[in-house]
Amino acid sequence: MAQFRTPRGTVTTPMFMPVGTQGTVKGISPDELLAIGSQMILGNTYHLMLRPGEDLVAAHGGLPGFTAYPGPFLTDSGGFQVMSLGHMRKISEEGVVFKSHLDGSLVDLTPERSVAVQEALGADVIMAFDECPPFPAEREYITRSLERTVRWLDRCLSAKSRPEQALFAIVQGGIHPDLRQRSLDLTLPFATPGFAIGGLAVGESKAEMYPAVDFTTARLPADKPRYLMGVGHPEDLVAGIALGVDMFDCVYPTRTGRFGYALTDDGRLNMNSSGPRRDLRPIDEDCDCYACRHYTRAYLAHLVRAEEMLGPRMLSLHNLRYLHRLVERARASIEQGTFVDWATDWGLRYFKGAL
Ligand code: PRF
Ligand code: ZN
Repeated sequence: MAQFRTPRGTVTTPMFMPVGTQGTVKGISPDELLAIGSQMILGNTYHLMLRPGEDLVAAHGGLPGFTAYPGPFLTDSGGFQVMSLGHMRKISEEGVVFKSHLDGSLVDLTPERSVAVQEALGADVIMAFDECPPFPAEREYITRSLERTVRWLDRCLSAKSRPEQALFAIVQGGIHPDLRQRSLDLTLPFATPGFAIGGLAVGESKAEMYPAVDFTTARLPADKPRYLMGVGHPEDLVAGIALGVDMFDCVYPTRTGRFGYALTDDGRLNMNSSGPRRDLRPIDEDCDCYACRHYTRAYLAHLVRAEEMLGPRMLSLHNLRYLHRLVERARASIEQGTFVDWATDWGLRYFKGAL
């Protein structure tokens, strides 16, 4: 899968999606996102339904009008956020009941409600409402949960009313090949326009995650986007692309930027108190982001130490550009037939620097 079309433009894969949980990629404006090569932004049902409410977003014509980002959006369905934020109260065949982190009220989220919210938010790609079991979980639990996820997928598709929005199914099954296979057997017949790999990067080791990714991508149709949810770190993007993944999303570049770290080919640069004080080089000589074109490491480290907001903003911008450039370089090497050499060289340098 090299490209796919959405109502708001064609996107080229492999692709990394910045996370805009609250209808904003923290600290970064739409113009900046376009300038660094972002192609699609991720939004969250869970957060936006609670605040400001999907009706207000719909009154702006959906996320593009609300946020002023004119390109494609993808929204996640909400179940994973309920679980990962620890607000789940009850999960049943009907859906989940959770306690709002804003006012403590009990809120119902069902496949039908998730689709209705995602239709109001108006993303180009919407995600099926699924259950992502915690890690570790009993095999029996993972099995029951993946089967319920398929029944929820069926309900999502029945509830869906906007043909211009693409709904992606999510394959679960933890790190167990036979359970991944069961999820695939039940999910593939729905023939959705794309498929996501859920249930990974939830606490298992990379040695457990990569084989599960490999097993799943190998059995998903190669002519539709394959989306590895909530991943990841630079090495996960390179490994994921090697294993056939087309789409990624993760809070990592912006979160680690807010914590004062800059991503480079030599690993992660610490710009906090132990960081560079007199280093007059940019973060990365090869990076074309605003921060690298204008500022020295010493200046950016000064901003971080002085707790000036430009510091975390510029590190977030650079880190997002770093991941976009990483997938762009991977793509160019695939086109030239040199991916394995490129990935090996990249890994040798990155892991040496990370020590
Ligand atoms: N399901 C959904 N969203 C997700 C995940 C999932 O399994 C993950 C797992 N890493 C991240 N985001 N709906
Ligand atoms: Zn940069």
